Amino acid sequence: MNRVTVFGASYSVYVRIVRLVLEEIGVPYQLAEIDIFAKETLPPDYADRHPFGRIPALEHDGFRLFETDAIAGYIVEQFGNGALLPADARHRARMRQIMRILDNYAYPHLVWGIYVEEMERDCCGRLGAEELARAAKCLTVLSDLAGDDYMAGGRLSLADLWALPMLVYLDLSPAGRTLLQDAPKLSAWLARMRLRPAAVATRFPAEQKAI
Ligand SMILES: N[C@@H](CCC(=O)N[C@@H](CS)C(=O)NCC(=O)O)C(=O)O
Repeated sequence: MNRVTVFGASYSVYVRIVRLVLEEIGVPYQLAEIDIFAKETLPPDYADRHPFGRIPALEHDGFRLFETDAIAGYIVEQFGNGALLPADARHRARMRQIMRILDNYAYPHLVWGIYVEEMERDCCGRLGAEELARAAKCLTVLSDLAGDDYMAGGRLSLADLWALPMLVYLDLSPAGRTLLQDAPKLSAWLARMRLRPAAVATRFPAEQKAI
């Protein structure tokens, strides 16, 4: 049980998703710091853990895995006892739909298109109308699909843990915060989610600094 190691960085969206799953289920783990953008600091064998050079990677009792969806599914099956999965087929389908929307549209448009552009590439206040429109569309679609209290169904699921890190980054940038203000259902959801002990325990360094 206590031989779970997550390889990755505390600033990473996808590493945080894996950590949130572990925290919410109550699985002890250690984080082995891998700064994937500082290639010269990577352990020489990291390519064996993740041949595509990304984070996170997981090791549990000698079993190695990469790709966040596979890792999250493994943790839920091994340790979850039914947690984080909606009870019925339609809500499980909605959960997967939201997770894939987050991977394919929200991560590139909200995190890279807004947060990284504005906060790390010095585009503050100079984002293009197209980037803003793409991000706003992601928020509209997510708002329309989300349930009243949680993303999919009446209780916490993987979809909430996928969305949290992406929306936290969005909220850290001025343009992102403005976009979120126009999506009151998601802002209220984010305010509630951020109070969860798992969210507090896995805060991004940039989020910590902004408190
Ligand atoms: N498909 C991968 C995506 C993981 C991913 O994109 N991780 C980012 C950090 S959040 C990364 O490793 N980026 C390094 C790079 O792009 O070189 C997964 O689901 O695990």
